[in-house]
Amino acid sequence: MSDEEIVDPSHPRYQSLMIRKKVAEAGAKGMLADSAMIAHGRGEAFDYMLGEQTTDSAMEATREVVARLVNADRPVLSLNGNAIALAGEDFLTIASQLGCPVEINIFYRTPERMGALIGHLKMLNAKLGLDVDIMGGVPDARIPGLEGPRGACQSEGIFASDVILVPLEDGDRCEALVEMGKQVLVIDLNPLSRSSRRGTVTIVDELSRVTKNMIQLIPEKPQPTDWDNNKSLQASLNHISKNLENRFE
Ligand code: PTJ
Repeated sequence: MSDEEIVDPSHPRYQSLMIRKKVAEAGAKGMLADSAMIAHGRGEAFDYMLGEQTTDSAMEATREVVARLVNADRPVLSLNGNAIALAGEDFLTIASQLGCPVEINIFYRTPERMGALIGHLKMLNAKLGLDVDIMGGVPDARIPGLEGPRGACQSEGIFASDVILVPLEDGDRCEALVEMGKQVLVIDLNPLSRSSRRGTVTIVDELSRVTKNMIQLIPEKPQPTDWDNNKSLQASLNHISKNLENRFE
């Protein structure tokens, strides 16, 4: 019996359950870190408080992220396990629109996971009829300041990029990329995370909603503004507190 048959589409949490299913299936294929579902659950909790919608400030941040990617000299999309599980097809579409590579850059790096993730993206590339450059399999450079496998990257990809999109990035690596002088564009439902606070532009929104919005915005070729990231993060927090006000009156 399929999950669609077990969970009726009219169930109020249907979307959320189907997204969890994607994470669970990717986990079963060996693509994800053991803690992937926990990370996803933390995101869900924030999404619940945001009202499971793209707020006005998130849409403004998405437009700013698109503007910076469209105007970049060497843009790169850095993808981890969760990002590929939830929106692999959309990220390949975005990379193709921008004419840039994607680079798999995972926190818990093992050869088995890298193989599963590269294989999955190659399959999606073929399915979509795209020829996006998939980097990360043969790291030949290091992000300064990061020890171990999580600092591994590719010289022609992340290392040389000027603008980098990092969905669900860990705080250390976000800081290290900022220290390298890059514009670091973060997607994270938690406006209080270190990545959210250290990023150049942060989109506080659910990853798969963001990618859909990006695909729509790229053809408009928006221009970068004088972005105030703290103001945008504060707007997200204000939205959460307003959304939670007077719930039980
Ligand atoms: O694939 P790997 O090895 O790189 O590992 C990936 C995870 C996500 C397991 C790893 O990076 C990790 O442990 O992440 P954290 O530190 O738990 O951070 C995940 C952040 O992403 C949290 O702040 C969540 O709120 C946020 N998040 C989770 N799911 C989503 C999300 N943000 C946007 N959209 C989501 N679907």
